[in-house]
Parts: sequence; C-alpha cells; structure tokens
Amino acid sequence: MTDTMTSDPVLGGPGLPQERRMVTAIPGPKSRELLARKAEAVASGVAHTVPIAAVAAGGGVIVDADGNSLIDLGSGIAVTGVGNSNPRVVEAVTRQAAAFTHTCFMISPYEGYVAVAEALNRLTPGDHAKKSALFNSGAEAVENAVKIARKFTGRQAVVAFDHAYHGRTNLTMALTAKSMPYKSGFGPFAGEVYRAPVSYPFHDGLSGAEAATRAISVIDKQVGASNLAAVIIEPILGEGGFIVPADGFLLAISEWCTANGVVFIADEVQTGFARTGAMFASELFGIVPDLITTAKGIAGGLPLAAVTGRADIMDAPHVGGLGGTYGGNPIACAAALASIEAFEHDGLVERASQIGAKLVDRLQQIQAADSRLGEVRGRGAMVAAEFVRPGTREPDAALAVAVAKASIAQGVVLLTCGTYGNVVRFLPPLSISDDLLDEGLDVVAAALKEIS
Ligand code: PLZ
Repeated sequence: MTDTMTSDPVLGGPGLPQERRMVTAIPGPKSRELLARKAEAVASGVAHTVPIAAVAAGGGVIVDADGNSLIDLGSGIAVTGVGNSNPRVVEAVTRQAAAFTHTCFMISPYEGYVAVAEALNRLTPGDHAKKSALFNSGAEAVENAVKIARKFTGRQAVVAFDHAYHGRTNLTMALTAKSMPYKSGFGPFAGEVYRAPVSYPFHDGLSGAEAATRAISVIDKQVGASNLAAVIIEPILGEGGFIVPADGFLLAISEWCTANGVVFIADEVQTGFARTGAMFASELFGIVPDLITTAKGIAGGLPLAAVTGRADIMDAPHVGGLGGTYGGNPIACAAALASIEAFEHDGLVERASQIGAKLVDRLQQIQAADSRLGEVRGRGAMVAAEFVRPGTREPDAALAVAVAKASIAQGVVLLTCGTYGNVVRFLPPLSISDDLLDEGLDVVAAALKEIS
C-alpha cells in the first residue's frame, strides 16, 4: 500500500481510515444533490438501498461525498470479497488498461481469459476434466449454462426451485421465483421452466431426505426425467433468504440428476469465492456439480462471470455457439486473476469462517433475548437473521426493513432479502477488521432494541 493511498481521501482501498464516522445525517447535502440528479436522469426502476453518493471504499468502509464513513456489511451484494480497490486488483487492472482494453476474445484471444479458465477449472469442485467459458454477469452465465445443458442432453425442460434467484434477463426471470420486484409485469417468460419445492428447514421442518423425496416426486411426475435438460439450484439460496437446505438434500438431488442423465447446475454466483468459508459452497454439501455458474466475487468488483464444468458437457455446443462481445474482457480477467491470488494467498477462505463465527455468535446472543429473531443461519461470511412475529414462524418483513433502515441511518450498510422480505443478511467484505465488524453488530443490535 502506498502513501498516496493513505493520504488522499478520495482514493479508496485498504488505506482508507477504517472507522465509522458520521459527519451529517444520511443522506447529507452532497448525497442529496446526487440523488436529485439520479431521480431526474436515471430510470426509476433502478432502485437504491443506501441513500448516499459513494466516493471511495476499501477494507470495511464506504465513504460518501459528505465525508461520512459507513461500515460495509453488504459488499455490494457479495461482490467485493477481496475488498474494494484491493491493491492486487488495482495494480493488475492498471497494468492491463495500459496494455490493451479490448480485442474481443472471439476475434483475437489473449492469455488472461485462458488463465482465468484454467484457474476456475482447477478451483471448482471435482477432479474430472473441466472447461470454462466467460461472460459479463451472473444472469448471462446462467443463461449460458442452460444453453449448454440443452445442447448436451438434447432435452429442453429446466427445473428451478422455490425461493430461487437466478437473474433479471428473460430466461433467468423465468427461473427466479419471486414476482415483486423481479418479474411482475415483465412477462411472458421463457418456456419449459418448472419449479420444485426446496428444503427450507425453518419453515418446512423436513429432513434433507424428506425434502428431496418431495422435490424429486414433483420433478418426476410433473416434468419427467426424459424431458429434463437441467436442474439448477443455489447451494445456499441467496436473494430468497440465505436458505441453507437440510443435510443431504443437495446430494440426493444431484445423485438423482446423475442417475437420470440430467445436468446438475450449481448457481454459485452469490456463494462462490470464499464467501461461505469454502472456495465454493458445493464443497460444504459434498456435491460435485456438472456445471457451476460464478460471477460477483470473482473479480473484485469488475463485471465477469463464468460457466465451468465437465469438459464433455461444456464442449457440446458447436463452434461459434457461445460467446459475446465483452465476455472475458481483459481488464476483468486481470482483476479476476488478482482476486483469485488474494483468495488463495491472503487466507480469505479462513477469514470468511472467522467472520462467520463472530456473526453467528453475536446474532445468537441477540436471539436468546429477543424472540423476534426466529433463526440465525448461514455458512462463513454469508449469514442471515430471519425475523418473525414472536412465538410464531410468521415473517415480519416490516421489522427486517426497519432494522436495516435504522442501521443505515447510523452508518452501517445492511441489506435485506427473502421471499417474504423478512431476512437481514450479513455479507461483509472479507477485508473487514474485527473491530469494525463488532461495531457494525453493536449498531444493528441497538437498532433492533429501539424498534418495538
Ligand atoms: N444468481 C445466485 O445471487 C445476483 C441480484 C441483485 P447478475 N444476485 C443479486 C438484483 O436485485 O438485481 C445473482 C445471484 C445468483 C444469479 C444472479 C444474477 O447475477 O450479475 O446480477 O446478473
């Protein structure tokens, strides 16, 4: 880290003072100015959760135009695992931008793309021969995984699950479960998409085996294995509520897929790259997916996504059948290689576990004294607090939203999720310090206490 990083307040990165600092109410005057321009210039469908004008970020903080420094417990939705403006990423991106910014990999290949593919083939679960293809966004990776599975199997149907989130493009809207805000009014959706019940232990009380039997029966009877190209599932369901399926559920589904010639796709867009205390969440459940989709954490904030999987499946599409102008952009690939170096050599997988233990410990203490906190769950630095009406399992979305709002007002970026909107999710950058994490949790605890 250089001196300029620590002395220039406009530069982000780990050199930013690691503190919560409130100099105005949120939003402050300069943030208000930007939000007014946003309201005039940006389509109102594009919402925002934290009403600030961000000017710098790094370590565990986000700084706004008014000089407020907020503790980041969201990582821009699980993206900046290596931290904002991670020095390895900054250096790699700067060097690559000066060398060349774009040739289009389909026109003139370059090493960065190939090296990212090699790294993904090595890091994803399973020892079998693997190949990868790179894209720009999680949704685009999911779209391509489905294309590849259809071509490989010669079948059309795809099964997704209750509470699933896979993106906002037409096919991925069809795969996504929740209507508002993702789908409502945006149909018709892509065909041949079917939905099966997932395992949600807090609400269904089923064992993994029971939930799998229920899901497989729906798939078998309502779709039929011989029509089914792929089953897609997030190993821990993200936007749907950080739902951790009961033990054995994922394994049973993946084994059924293997036995029936169905491609099993793990969507690790949110769970991937150290987030859950493993490089990929599939490892935690003992599953080896046929295909795995990744994005978000892969490149320290630059847009990059991938499909990685069994070489025979990945090679099913004809030459020219996969691609896109920007897929595997050289700057994004440089950022990915630097991020992967950070994940592997800066102890970030272990750090995710430590952060998770701290989060769960503190949230369980809160839960012991507050029956509105129905369940604390998660793996690694992907932890959820599900709020309910005391003594029931009825979702209390208003409470989750109020806790997040009050925390943001006090300088802690906190996100919600869940089909019922009643889950507060903790996704800190893995570069956050213990002190900031503790202070962030203090603020959340105080916010909850004040809301009656
Ligand atoms: N698959 C599992 O979590 C993106 C969505 C935020 P893109 N999740 C954040 C929002 O409201 O748009 C996501 C995911 C999983 C796919 C995606 C889609 O990834 O990079 O947003 O396209």
